[in-house]
Amino acid sequence: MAILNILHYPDERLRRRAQPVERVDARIRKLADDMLETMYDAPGIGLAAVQVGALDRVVVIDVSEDKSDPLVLVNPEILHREGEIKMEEGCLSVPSIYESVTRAQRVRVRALDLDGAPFELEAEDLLAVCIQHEIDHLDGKLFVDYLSELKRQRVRKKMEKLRRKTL
Ligand code: GNR
Ligand code: NI
Repeated sequence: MAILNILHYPDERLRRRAQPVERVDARIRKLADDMLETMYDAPGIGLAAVQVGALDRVVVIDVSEDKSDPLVLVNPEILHREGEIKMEEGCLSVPSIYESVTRAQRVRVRALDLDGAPFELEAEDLLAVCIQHEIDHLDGKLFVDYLSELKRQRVRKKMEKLRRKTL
């Protein structure tokens, strides 16, 4: 296992689109393993491969209180969305920024597991929000893209300031 480097906004590599996994092999299992370790270490409730510079459609999630319920989704697809929920989101790639985003309250998702077997999952509230947030990452999209131009400008300024401090 290894802790991977997480890319930070506005790194252009966060805008790349991940490609479907053709075969769930040892490389993908190692990537998922390393991503879980990186997510728990951060700590965060989700992580998408694009955030660690890998262009495979892989996400890991654990929304449990005690970090005991790891979920790996390979090639996740939303089959159905329902309702609306507004939630304050954060992102490991946009540290120290928390803003409200409106998303579907309930989703039905299809994905492959680490054996390459397809499965479906019904999710609501925080898990549904997290799944949508992670799938966005696989498409090069960040939660700040949903904010007004004014708010995004504020986020950019804050990130630039943070970067100057840590350089
Ligand atoms: O750790 C995370 N918390 C979170 C909170 C509300 C909505 C989404 C998230 S995902 C985030 C981890 C992350 O950046 N995943 O890509
Ligand atoms: Ni994120």
